[in-house]
Amino acid sequence: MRLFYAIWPDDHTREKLASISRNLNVGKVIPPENLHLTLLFLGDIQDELAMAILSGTDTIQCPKFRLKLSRFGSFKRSGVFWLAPDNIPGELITLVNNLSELAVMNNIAVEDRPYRPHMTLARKIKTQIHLESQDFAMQVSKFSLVESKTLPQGAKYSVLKTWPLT
Ligand code: 2AM
Repeated sequence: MRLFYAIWPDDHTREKLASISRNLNVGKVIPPENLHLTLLFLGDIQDELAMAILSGTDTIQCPKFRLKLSRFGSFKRSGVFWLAPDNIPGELITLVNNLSELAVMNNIAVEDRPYRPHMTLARKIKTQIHLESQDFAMQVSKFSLVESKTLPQGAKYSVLKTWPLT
């Protein structure tokens, strides 16, 4: 199964985020139920290894933090339009580093590119979009392991397990 760790917004936060993406009229807009911020992409993982990852994650203890998403931008090559934090909290980096270490201990190859936290709002944008920056603050007190399936109608994400931050 194709797995990734993410900050999975609660319904209230998701609704506020959806009010931003709903007004976008570009490319393929991400449906509200799919909005998330990836912490670490694990890729295709066998069931047995997924079990090891699930129990390994139980041992991770990281502090909660406040995340302010404020900057719109795009990855030009992939046509991804995103909302990202201007300042990356140290706690976010600590969490991602802990998850990466767990993945590496389980022989999962992780990206060696620097982590660029972003929430994808739309894909396949064709032209540049200019939006005023906007402050969107959220309290991050949990994170999730999510399964991604590619269906004909688009990506389908299922949260497998959620852990609290301390
Ligand atoms: P994206 O939104 O920038 O495309 C589920 O696919 C999540 O994992 C998405 O948030 C996606 O980021 C991220 N993702 C998908 N493939 C990836 C890869 N090969 N490396 C890193 N992140 C990936």
